[in-house]
Amino acid sequence: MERYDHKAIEPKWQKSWEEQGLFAAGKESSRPKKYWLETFPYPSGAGLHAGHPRGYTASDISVRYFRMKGFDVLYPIGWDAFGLPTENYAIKAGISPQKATDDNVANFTRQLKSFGFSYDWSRLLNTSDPAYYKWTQWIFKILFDNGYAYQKEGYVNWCPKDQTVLANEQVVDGKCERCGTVIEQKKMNQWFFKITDFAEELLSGLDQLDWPESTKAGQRNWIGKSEGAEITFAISEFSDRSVTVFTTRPDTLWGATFLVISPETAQEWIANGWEAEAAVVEYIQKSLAKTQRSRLEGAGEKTGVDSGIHAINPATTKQVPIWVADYVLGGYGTGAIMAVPAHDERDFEFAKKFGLGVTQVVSGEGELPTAAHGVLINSGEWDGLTFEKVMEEISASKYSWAKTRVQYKIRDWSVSRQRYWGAPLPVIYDKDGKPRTVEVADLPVLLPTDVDATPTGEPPLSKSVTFQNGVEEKYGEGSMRSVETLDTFVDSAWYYLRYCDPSNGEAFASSDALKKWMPVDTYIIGAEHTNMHLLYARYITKALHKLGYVEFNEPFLKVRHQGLIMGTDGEKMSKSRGNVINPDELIEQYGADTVRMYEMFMGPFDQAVAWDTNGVSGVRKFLDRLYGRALIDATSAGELNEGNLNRLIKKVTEDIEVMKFNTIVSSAMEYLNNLGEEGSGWIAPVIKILAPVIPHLAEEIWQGALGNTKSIFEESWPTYDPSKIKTETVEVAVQRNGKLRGTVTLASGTPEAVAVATVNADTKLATAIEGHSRVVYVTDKIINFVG
Ligand code: ANZ
Repeated sequence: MERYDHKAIEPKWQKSWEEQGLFAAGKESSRPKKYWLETFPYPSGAGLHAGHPRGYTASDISVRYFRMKGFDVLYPIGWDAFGLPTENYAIKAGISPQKATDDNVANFTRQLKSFGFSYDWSRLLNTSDPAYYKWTQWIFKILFDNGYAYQKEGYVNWCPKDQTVLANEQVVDGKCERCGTVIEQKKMNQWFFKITDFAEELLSGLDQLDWPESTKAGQRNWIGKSEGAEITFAISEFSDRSVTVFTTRPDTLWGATFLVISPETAQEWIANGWEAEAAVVEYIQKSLAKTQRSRLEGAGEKTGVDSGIHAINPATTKQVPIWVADYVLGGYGTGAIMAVPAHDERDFEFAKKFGLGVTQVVSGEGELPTAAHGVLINSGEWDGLTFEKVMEEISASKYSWAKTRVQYKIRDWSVSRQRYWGAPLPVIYDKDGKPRTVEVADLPVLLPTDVDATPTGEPPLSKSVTFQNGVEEKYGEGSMRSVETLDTFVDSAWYYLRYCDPSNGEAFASSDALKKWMPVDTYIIGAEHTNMHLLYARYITKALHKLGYVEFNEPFLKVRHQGLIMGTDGEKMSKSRGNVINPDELIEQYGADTVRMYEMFMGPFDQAVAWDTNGVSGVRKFLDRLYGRALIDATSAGELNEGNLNRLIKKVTEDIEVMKFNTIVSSAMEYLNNLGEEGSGWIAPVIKILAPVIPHLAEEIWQGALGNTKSIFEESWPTYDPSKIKTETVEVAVQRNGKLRGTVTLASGTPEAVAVATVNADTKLATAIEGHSRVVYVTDKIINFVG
């Protein structure tokens, strides 16, 4: 069998497509648009490994298909180039982050091109390019100028290794998402975007999106909406003070046997003149060093300290102790709770440990604590009421000390960083430290290059001697630029907008371009981006929408996640695990088409699959067979099996639409295996429907063996004729204890239960098999009733 020479044909067709500008978007405005997005890569020093191209290949197959179906497809690529890993790598290697980025980008470009992905390279963008980050800074500016960005002193997550602040979303299990170092809490002046203002819209907007349910649930959970009430308790020891708690269970008020305030609240009270005991002060200091999320998740045993002061339960008018404990968070609700140990797990644990009272107030059998709703007991005049009734009374303002309240878990998005390789904040402080944004005419604020990025705890930009030049002249004496940079999640929160109009110097994108392409129709992205990028991008879109810059208010209509590719050891493929397969070597040995087809053949697109290099060579053998067969059949005559061909076209078309790529490959293999002496008729349609998967080989056969002069990707997708797709039927022998009693006609592949039912529907046969005890069924051949 003749082997095709992938090293000759793959670069040849890549060059031909590029020279013709075949994949440029927006050439034919009469066609319906499709905007297909995949996460733009972070050009790391390690390059791509064989796990990365799975999502890219799936995208490329889809967009090549949609182009052949008549869509004008926008399928862009760019570099998420700013960021800490590059900066850290550059410091270690003794080169500038710019140089490291340029090298990495060159390597990634070569790798992606070697796969033959059909990007519109003319729209290439790079977040570290001043022409791009000018608009990142502009977005910051309009958010600040409109009150959506602000500076606040507060506790932030600090990574002592990377010497920078991290967003809540970047802290996983109390550790730095990037380097795994345990996070500290540090009090700093930091910049935030008011994502909390959009909590309700971020939540309700999810309902209309075609996203995986688990991803929507992840965002809902992160936003964390709770409906309940605020209840105010007087303080016995201070007649002029009170404490307000937030509760989702105001119905349990009669069971509130103590109150707990957060260490943050306690600290505030101290600042306002409360003379707390030494043990309380010591406890506060210890707890403030822990991260908020790890406290909320309640890791470890409960700790706390008696404050020595008391509150008066407004319903019972009884006095209850106030404790300070770090399972209550300063930044959530009111930073104070009423503890109902009988109906709350955490309060129960705490009460048990410190010997505090437990009063059941919701009826029900079984062990305490129980969070179940029910009829109230031991609750004075509330006896017999329910949660709904109490909420109704509170919203009708029946009690002066209670009102309804909605609360969200999501916190504002921290966006300022103290490292080098990012977009400088476009902020100027006046002589009194009051911030303002730089004028649009002065954008971009260029990242200075006279800086040593080595972390010292001071932002590297503070060491530049040129960075502050001209600032005082323009913005007044004593004015200074901010020396912080924006988190790279700000860069990536809007890049899909820039692709619509990537070289626009007057706006982040023209409204015409946005109208033409947005929203993104399909976004292929890893599931790990649920609570970070996917949430931030939705927020930026909603903020721009509210400010009148874009018409849509959701950026991504459909999201799909690719499954992970595991190494041959069954672990996630990653450089740190040492189990990566290098795609360069695979492409060198087998060619890009083989790797692409193998990555799709491995298993269902959204599921994890393990690498198997034998599978790669198996796919290559199939492609050689396909090529050889096409060469031979191209000049021969024969009778085409139209049933098989139409069935294949139908199957592949349906499977591409729902991203079932693995079965496309297996159906094509099966088709070739069953191919008789059918002449040349099968080649053109079969090659067309395989072209998205194996674009180079398909083009070679199309233009080479079949002698066409235009690209196969300018062809239309083949249609099938349903009348040609007859279900094949088979005669199946019906036996009783091995003796033939008749036959039934069944569709090929009929399952056993249907076969038995068909036999039973025939009165004569039904009698013949009466009283059998078991069935032996050989699909398409025999059904034997035994006993
Ligand atoms: C009394 C109560 C009784 C509660 C009961 C629950 C069950 P979500 O919003 O769903 O997380 N809470 C309020 N503020 C808190 C804070 N700053 N730190 C830690 N916990 C806090 O749950 C809200 C519930 O979490 C509130 O309702 C409060 O406990 C607690 F049978 O109040 B509950």
